[in-house]
Amino acid sequence: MRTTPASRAWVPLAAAIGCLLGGLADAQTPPSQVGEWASVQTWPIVPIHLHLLPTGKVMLWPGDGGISGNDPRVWDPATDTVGTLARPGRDIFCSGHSFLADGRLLVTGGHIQNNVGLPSASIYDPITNAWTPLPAMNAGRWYPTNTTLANGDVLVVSGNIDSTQGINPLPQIWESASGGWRSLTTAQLKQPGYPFMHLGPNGGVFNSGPSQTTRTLDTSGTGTWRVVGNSSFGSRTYGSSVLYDEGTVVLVGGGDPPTNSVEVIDLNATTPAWRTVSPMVHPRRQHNATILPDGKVLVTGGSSGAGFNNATTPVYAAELWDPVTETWTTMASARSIRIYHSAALLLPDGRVLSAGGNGHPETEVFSPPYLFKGARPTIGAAPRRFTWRQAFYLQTASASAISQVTLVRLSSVTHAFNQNQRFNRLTFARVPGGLNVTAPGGATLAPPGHYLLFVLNGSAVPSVASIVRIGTAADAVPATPTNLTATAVGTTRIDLAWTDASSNETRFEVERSANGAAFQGVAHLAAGATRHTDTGLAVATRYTYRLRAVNDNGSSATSSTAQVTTGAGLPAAPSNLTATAVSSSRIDLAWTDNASNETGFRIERSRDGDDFDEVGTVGANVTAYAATDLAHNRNYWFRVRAYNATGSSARSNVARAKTRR
Ligand SMILES: [Cu+2]
Repeated sequence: MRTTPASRAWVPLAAAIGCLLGGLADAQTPPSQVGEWASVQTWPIVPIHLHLLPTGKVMLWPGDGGISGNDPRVWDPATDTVGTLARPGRDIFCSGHSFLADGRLLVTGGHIQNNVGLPSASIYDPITNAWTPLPAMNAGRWYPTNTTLANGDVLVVSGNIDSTQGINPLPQIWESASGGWRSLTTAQLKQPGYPFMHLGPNGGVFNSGPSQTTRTLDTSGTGTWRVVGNSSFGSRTYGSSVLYDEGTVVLVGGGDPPTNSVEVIDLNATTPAWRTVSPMVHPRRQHNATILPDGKVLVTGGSSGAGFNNATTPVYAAELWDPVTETWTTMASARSIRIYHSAALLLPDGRVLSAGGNGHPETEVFSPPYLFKGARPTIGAAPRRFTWRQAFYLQTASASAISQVTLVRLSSVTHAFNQNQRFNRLTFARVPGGLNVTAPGGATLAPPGHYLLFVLNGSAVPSVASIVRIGTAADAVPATPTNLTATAVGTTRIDLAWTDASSNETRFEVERSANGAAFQGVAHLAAGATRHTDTGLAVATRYTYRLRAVNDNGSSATSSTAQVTTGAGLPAAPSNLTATAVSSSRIDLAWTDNASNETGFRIERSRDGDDFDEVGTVGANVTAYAATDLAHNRNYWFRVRAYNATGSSARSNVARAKTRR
């Protein structure tokens, strides 16, 4: 909605007061408990719509105070600079938006004047910086909500047509395959502007507010609404709603006068029902709610007083909701007022951008407490793409410290509601050097598209995210090779064999470890390989092997390991053999054991010093032998050699003795 310049006249004074109050509050408590706000560049425009692009940059556009939304910009968090972007060719202020499976942004509707919407739609490609116009929707939409569905199509609901017809009641679905709109003619419903919509675990789209009656929209065919139940508080206009885990939604604040009440629903339950949890300290409306890497929800800004946009009662303190305890912790106070038309989103580095609101080009970032709790884990390498349920390898030097792996879908936010963010917690197994991670269990839990992938340590300190894409088979990493075996051949060679479980690998990467902990690459093999010969190894050494199948999307999980010990090699020959007659029928032998890997010693005897026969063996480390039952008064010659599984050593010196008479 567009506001008059007069309504913003008070803003600089209020902002100055906020600065003082914020500064005082911030000084009291360390950032490891309450986080910390920092200013970044004051932007050339007041952003009202914010999007985290798959490039890691933030797209924004303005729209109020006589400024057209036909002027998107891009902010690079790495350099804190703002640049221009291609223009869509219409005023996309008050549009709806969500990301498609390929990372392009679908923008629906827009602004003609207050309460009068454009029927146009278009797609922005962040890689080519180009807009593609789409066929028009059934009618205008001013304040619609987009929701990306499990198959990557996009549902658009609500939005004003004009002041006479009011809300556009017809849900429509952008079908990428057909390049057209499918109208849900049997699901027509007049919803308030920017309704809170979330793709639920059963594939239906859950409408959590701001209306008190909450419903699920089955988008198949021509569409069906099913009432889920009433939320407890009532109408939560300009509150916010967050799908904070798989199938669980939290409703925060909103209403007029605004509430501090909070309620949750579990869509996985047989009969989902709203349940009130601990309230925020501050009542708020016009605030933003942002999912963090650890699954907590950060609430920023808003106004606590009655009225559409009460600028005399801004809330500066952020509050952080823990979904485990369902309680709130007050965070540091921002310096700027963030009320009507403000927006916030999670950045890949774990900070939260808070920006906009009419008259507020100044911009801040919030560093949550986890950024003040010691060293951050790092992601060495992660797949660029993977598909649902599959396992992939994430390389991290922090593997042993990792206790969480999470996904946060890229934000696309305006008017206090984020139409694209959602959260998944991934299961994983630690392996030396990294993690074998399992992707989300299906497209209703993680619709196709781009996500921030985080690893977190035991103190819940997150890494900087890798931006990954979840999609269909074309987005998959190879399946993990199976049945790895290792066989020692001789003393310095090991032969490996495995089953190639995938059809889309471009190579195999074989790794070896001499201690079972630190692996190093030993070979890259062509697609389809199922064996490898590893040579030049140390004798009598235990080696552990593993391998991964790799393609351009990334790496499969590491295979199970296989261990084998190389052949021991021949033992060293014994020396210093002596023979001593002790009776008429017995000669005692003694020698020096020069080997450490012998199984034992073979004793050889001769009656003529020429032809020897083996007459006995002794075990490892034995250095004496008694030759008995000999004939009296005769010469005997002896020699010994060490042996093991590999073979026998050279022979010792020959020693002679003559039995007594
Ligand atoms: Cu507006």
